Amino acid sequence: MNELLETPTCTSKLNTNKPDFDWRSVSRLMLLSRALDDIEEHELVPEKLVFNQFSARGHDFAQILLGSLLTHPHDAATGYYRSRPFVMSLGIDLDEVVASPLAKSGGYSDGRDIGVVCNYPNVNRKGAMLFPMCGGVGAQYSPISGWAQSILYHRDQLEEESYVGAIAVSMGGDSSMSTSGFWAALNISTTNNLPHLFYIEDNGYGISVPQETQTPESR
Ligand SMILES: Cc1ncc(C[n+]2csc(CCOP(=O)(O)OP(=O)(O)O)c2C)c(N)n1
Repeated sequence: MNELLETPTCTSKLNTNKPDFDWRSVSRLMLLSRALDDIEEHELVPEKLVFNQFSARGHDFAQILLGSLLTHPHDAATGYYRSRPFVMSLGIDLDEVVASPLAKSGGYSDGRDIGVVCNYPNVNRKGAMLFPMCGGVGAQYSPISGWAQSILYHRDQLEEESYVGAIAVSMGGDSSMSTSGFWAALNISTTNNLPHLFYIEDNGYGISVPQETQTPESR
């Protein structure tokens, strides 16, 4: 099954101008992600085999491109419940992807996962390290600010060349920007000029809450 999940490669890193993507593997992953969403929506949720489903449709393509750009050994990322295509682009085994939402043994938590997040054990990883995911909206931001701060410490204080060019990435929806976790991390990362990318996926809603009811200047 895992040959389907070939990690897309990109010969350039995030900070270069002309990334050279392997479009075949990007397309394969995107179609796979959409097939998983379809199966969950049309079969597993109606059969009550999956209790929560958060489609990544429309978020998938850009997430896969982002994941394939994070090739530095000290890159790290945090995701949220819609980040499965991103995690797939980091190289997670398809068995893990399928087992966790079904609460099966063999998944990251051996069946104890809440089912909506996609965790990556980081074993034999080729791309960025993924922090453990949490269902709490906004919880993903501060930990990755800490990682970004540690990159600076290794690079500038310890003068470790191997940290040059590494970045930290946090992923979240537009409504997660209303949380104190987001603002705390923004404050830490911008004040200290940390190598932290805030990757915000704006789908116009916080699940079903329209953006204009809670985000300033969005009316
Ligand atoms: C701390 C916390 N408060 C509330 C929730 C319930 N909740 C789950 S998703 C969500 C909306 C998040 O919207 P957004 O960040 O825009 O992501 P989207 O689902 O639109 O991609 C909320 C409020 C939660 N999971 N955690």
